Amino acid sequence: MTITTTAQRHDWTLDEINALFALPFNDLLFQAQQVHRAHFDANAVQISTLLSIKTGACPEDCKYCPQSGHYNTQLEKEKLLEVEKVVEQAKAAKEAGASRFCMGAAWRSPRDKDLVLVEEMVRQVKALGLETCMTLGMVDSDQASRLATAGLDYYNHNLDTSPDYYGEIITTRTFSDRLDTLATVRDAGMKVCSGGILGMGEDAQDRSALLQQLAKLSPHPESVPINMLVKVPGTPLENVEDLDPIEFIRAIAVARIMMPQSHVRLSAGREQMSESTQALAFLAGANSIFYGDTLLTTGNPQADIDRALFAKLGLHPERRETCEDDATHAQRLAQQAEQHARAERVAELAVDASV
Ligand code: SAM
Ligand code: DTB
Ligand code: SF4
Repeated sequence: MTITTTAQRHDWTLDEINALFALPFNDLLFQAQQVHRAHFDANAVQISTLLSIKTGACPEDCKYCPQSGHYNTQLEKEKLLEVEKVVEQAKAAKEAGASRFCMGAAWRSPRDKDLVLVEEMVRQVKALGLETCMTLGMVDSDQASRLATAGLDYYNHNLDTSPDYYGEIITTRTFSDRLDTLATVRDAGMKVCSGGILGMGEDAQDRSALLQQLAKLSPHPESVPINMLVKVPGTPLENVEDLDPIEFIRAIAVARIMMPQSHVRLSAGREQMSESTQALAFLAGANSIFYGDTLLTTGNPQADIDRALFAKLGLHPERRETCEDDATHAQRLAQQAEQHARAERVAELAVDASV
């Protein structure tokens, strides 16, 4: 099977996806490269930096996660960081070459009093000229619209695994809760970052089904993080069997073919990966990474090691993506302010009429 179309498709069947996975490795990578080159500079890699803005003691029971309060991972918990500290880290990330700053909180969903501070973080990080991304758990439409209004470009919320395997990994919220949050984020006008984790003991069908679910999202998520499980002592998955790196690369290539216009991020797990596996991931169409010494709570390759890898492979950081430009953002804010003022006038008139 040769896939030459580069348009977005949302109706991939499992048979089609399995057939891609079953291609000879060289054929699969060749197809992925063709699709990749039709949409992107094949040597440009988008650079994001992560910061945990609230760490540990999470009420959810995600079996992979060192931050879940259900497991003892010896993690030092931290409450919501001060805005200034976040901005300081964002400045450092920008100076180091990141184009996007991703802030993650170990919450099931944000509380309203936290959201006020989070909105301020978004405003100030965006003012530095960085793209902003947050991952705060489930959000409702009011929260999503507040984040969008503050200037949040991307919301990250992963599907994590297939609908069938999901219940083996998380019991405190459902797969369909996750789809609801993604729809809410999209409706609020933000870009979507959604992917999953491989190497959690799932089988090949689960990997196909995860990619099928991601590609069903319409439009496709602009960012698709593919994480290799980081096995953290104390989590229920600490001793799960390793996934063969070649299977991981196949999944990246299939994701690239199925979601041709998305940035596919070679996400967690790079510290444990050989240089050659990472090089294959870029060849398979990965074009985004997390850059900086830590992910949220676990390690990531040191920045100088990544710089050396980029030099060796002739890769360069992608310049800031064309996302909603500042003029469009200002226009959206003005429209929202006008709507708000109109609603207030209507409310005042209603009060006047009733006296
Ligand atoms: N609490 C929020 C949520 O779950 O949506 C945001 C933070 S959560 C840590 C973000 C994502 O990190 C998870 O959905 C999962 O895909 C990824 N992740 C967490 N622990 C991981 C691990 N040990 N290895 C790989 N990815 C991991
Ligand atoms: C994503 O898909 N991976 C990132 C980000 N989105 C938020 C998180 C990886 C976390 C790895 C484990 C840790 O550092 O705590
Ligand atoms: Fe909490 Fe997110 Fe970790 Fe799940 S992945 S335990 S929701 S921080």
